[in-house]
Amino acid sequence: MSHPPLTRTTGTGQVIKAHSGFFTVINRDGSQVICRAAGRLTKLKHTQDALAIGDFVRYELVYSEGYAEGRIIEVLPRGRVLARKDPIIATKEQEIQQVIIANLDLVVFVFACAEPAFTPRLLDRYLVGAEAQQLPVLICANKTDIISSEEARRLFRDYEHIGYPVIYTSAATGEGVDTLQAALHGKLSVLTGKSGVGKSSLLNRLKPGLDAEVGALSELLGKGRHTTVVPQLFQLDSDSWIADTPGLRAYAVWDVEAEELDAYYREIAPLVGRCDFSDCTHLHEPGCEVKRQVETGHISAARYDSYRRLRKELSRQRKW
Ligand SMILES: Nc1nc2c(ncn2[C@@H]2O[C@H](COP(=O)(O)OP(=O)(O)O)[C@@H](O)[C@H]2O)c(=O)[nH]1
Ligand SMILES: [Mg+2]
Ligand SMILES: [Zn+2]
Repeated sequence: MSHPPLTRTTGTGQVIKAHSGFFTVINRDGSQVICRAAGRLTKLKHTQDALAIGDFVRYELVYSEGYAEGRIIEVLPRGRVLARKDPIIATKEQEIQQVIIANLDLVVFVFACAEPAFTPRLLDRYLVGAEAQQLPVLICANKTDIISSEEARRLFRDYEHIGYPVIYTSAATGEGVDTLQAALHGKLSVLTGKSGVGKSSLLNRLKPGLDAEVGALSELLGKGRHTTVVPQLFQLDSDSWIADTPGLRAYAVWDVEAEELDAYYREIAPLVGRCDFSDCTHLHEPGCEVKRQVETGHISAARYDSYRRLRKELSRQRKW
């Protein structure tokens, strides 16, 4: 067989967008290449999706007759991923992990201090999901301009106390936006939270026009469970990216089993070894160290209450 002479070059970049078989890859210098992927890279390998947004890839460009075609030939090793078990193709024998975003550095949970009112139980759910996926978390307490700063700090005190970083912002006055910007710098982050808390306004403060670009930032309490997830990365600055993940709400509590819930409450996890029963649920057993520490005030009663509710809910929930 004879082919016309081809010129090939290779490059390395990050996948920022996937669209019906094509992937947009951005190079270090900011230029973009549209690539197809080598067939083997789009097939499901054992337990993980082969190619996802956020992946660093090696691609080749094949030039023929003045036309360049990009082809992803290798996926570089991943860092953290935001993933879920695929509910459609998972079987009892094998769980397929659907990677939604690869190399995710930070999940930012945005809440308003008021209007809408702060809902700690929702934050607890988000945190459980993030802990289960071992994702670093940042809590953003927005709309600080409508309550006193003492009140704002009181709302989030439990979370600061157990070691979660909280940044207090106002998209209205600009307070704390520099701090938020610094926290996002050099990272691939996902910003999430329910509608009306100020995500779009914050994005606009971070980079004018970004809210319009991003449009449908994920709303964890959004609509359908099976909305198609087509995430995309948006550039905040030369070194920082924000992922837009419509449909993220399906992962509000990501594949967590009732029995493992205590591991995802930061302040509870270190105590479970001191309960009398090794399979203590921390709900009703005698000799429960967790309950003891709630009684002495070392563990927040509100957090424990949320643990109980979620634990009961998870035990009722059907497994995949
Ligand atoms: N007072 C006050 N209002 C805010 C703040 N951030 C957002 N808003 C308002 O809250 C509403 C919802 O904001 P938006 O950014 O659309 O929230 P999103 O649904 O999370 O994207 C809008 O009317 C904003 O003007 C803030 O920090 N302070
Ligand atoms: Mg919005
Ligand atoms: Zn216990």
